[in-house]
Amino acid sequence: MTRTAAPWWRSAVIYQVYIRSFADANGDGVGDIAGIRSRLPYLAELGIDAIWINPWYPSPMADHGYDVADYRGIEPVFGTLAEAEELIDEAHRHGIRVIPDIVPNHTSDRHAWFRAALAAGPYSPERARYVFRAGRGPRGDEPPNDWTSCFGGPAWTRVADGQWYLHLFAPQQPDLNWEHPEVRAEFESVLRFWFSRGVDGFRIDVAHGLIKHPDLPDLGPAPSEVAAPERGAGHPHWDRDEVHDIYRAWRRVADEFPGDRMFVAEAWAETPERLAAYVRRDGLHTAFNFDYLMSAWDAGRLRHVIDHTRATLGAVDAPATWVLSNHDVVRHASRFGRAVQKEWRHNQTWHPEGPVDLALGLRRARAAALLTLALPGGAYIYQGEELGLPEVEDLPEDVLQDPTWERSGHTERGRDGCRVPIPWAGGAAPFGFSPQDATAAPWLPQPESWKDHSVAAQTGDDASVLELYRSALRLRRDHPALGGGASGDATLSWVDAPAGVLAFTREPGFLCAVNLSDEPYPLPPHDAVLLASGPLTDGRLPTDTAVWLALR
Ligand code: TEU
Repeated sequence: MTRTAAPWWRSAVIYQVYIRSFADANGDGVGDIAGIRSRLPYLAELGIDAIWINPWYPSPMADHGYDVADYRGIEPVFGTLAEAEELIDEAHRHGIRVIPDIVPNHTSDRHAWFRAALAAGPYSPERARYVFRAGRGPRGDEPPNDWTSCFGGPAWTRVADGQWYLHLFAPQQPDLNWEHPEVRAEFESVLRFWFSRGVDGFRIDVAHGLIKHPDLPDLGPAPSEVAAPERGAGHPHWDRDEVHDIYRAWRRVADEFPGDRMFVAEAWAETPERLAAYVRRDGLHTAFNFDYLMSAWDAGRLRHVIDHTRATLGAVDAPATWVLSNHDVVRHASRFGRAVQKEWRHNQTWHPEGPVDLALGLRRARAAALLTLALPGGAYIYQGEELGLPEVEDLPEDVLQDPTWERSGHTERGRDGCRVPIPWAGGAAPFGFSPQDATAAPWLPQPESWKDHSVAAQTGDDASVLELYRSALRLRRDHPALGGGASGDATLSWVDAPAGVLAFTREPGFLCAVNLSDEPYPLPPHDAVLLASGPLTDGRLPTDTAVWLALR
């Protein structure tokens, strides 16, 4: 599969399948495993190396699968365990690796362990697997500390007997106690369960959240700034140093299995240096590069992120990953379509400023794709970005399902706008997402304009985003300078260019240039234009356009 001896995950292009919204084979309006299987030929032709599938386990769906009731099963809405096993084998026959999502920070409140904990009562061994505490105040009716849920409101919920339990996300997602040996043993067993069924790796949800300060101290105002000499160190529940012990053990589990199994951490760290700690030699393999995802469409900022990422990960010999979008953030075709380009911060809700210019966003998204796929390391594609899908910013309030909407008291709309089902073909909803004789409409309504975004509408149209991605992925596979590079050493050299232009070469004979300035950029001498994200004018690269060149 790879040209060099370097393991596949160092340069893989991994396509994120948000299973609920990818393809619905049984017509109930929700995507499923059979739907993914039916679209494997599409994925193989697109030219990706692996798929990451969002949680497919039995779940009451308080957070669309991130509330897991049984880590060894498949949610009936999505299919069966047998179908999952067939999907893994069939994907492998197409040359596609399979990476499920694992959710170790919390279970569902319907998980057998949490039910047992509620039934057993205060201070029982069953409660010790979670984080139960007495409340504060004379009657114990105030939460044990001031931590807040990522979805809004307090991070604690009180149960009938008066104790409180911790949930950094929704109340239906109680946090596990990772100091408990049974919790550690259980997850190692779950990893083995799926590794022995052939999965090639795992995406680890909230990888930075598992360990909590034993005293559960109040956050107070701006805790990390006050308490920690090093940015990000010392937070009571994020990115604590002890979390790496867990991943050293997980690495040993992965290494028990043949082939190159891998982990990718969804870890939010304050600094690139702290992120690099997750991917040291005896730890996890890769981590999502959220600094890249959060970067504004700004040459200086992007270059800084690229350099800093490569320097910090290079120091621990880990490959970079380049991510533009996922199921938690506003689609980048809409982010980049705003006149004011702002830097994001994690857990800061993105409030769009000003009207969106979708043509501008799409032009930049196309250029961003060529930048992303030319950088050394691995890349992620979130389903639909290869179709140039924008965020659906005008979903009616009565269809919103993200827990954020309720938990914020209807002030934050949440993440549904990037989760609208994929348009495959046809002139009207469900655009081939569900079969003709479907019994239900797609779980979120698709905009009428998506007829022009469908796979069928774009296929064969050389000007389409889909054909741009197909060409880029084909070149990336064939060109010795791309991906991990011919020697696997993943080098990149910046080329002198005017302010606002990012230009770099990779050996042998490849140059990528992206113009984020207001002036056209005269292309440097080259043998041939391999690919461009938009039309070139008189040998010059227009604003918000990227090009791949073959050099002598
Ligand atoms: O997200 C974890 C996370 O760190 C948050 O940034 C999250 O994106 C944000 O709070 C959303 O408002 C992961 C999953 O990607 C997300 O879909 C889940 O909801 C969450 O964990 C809980 O499992």
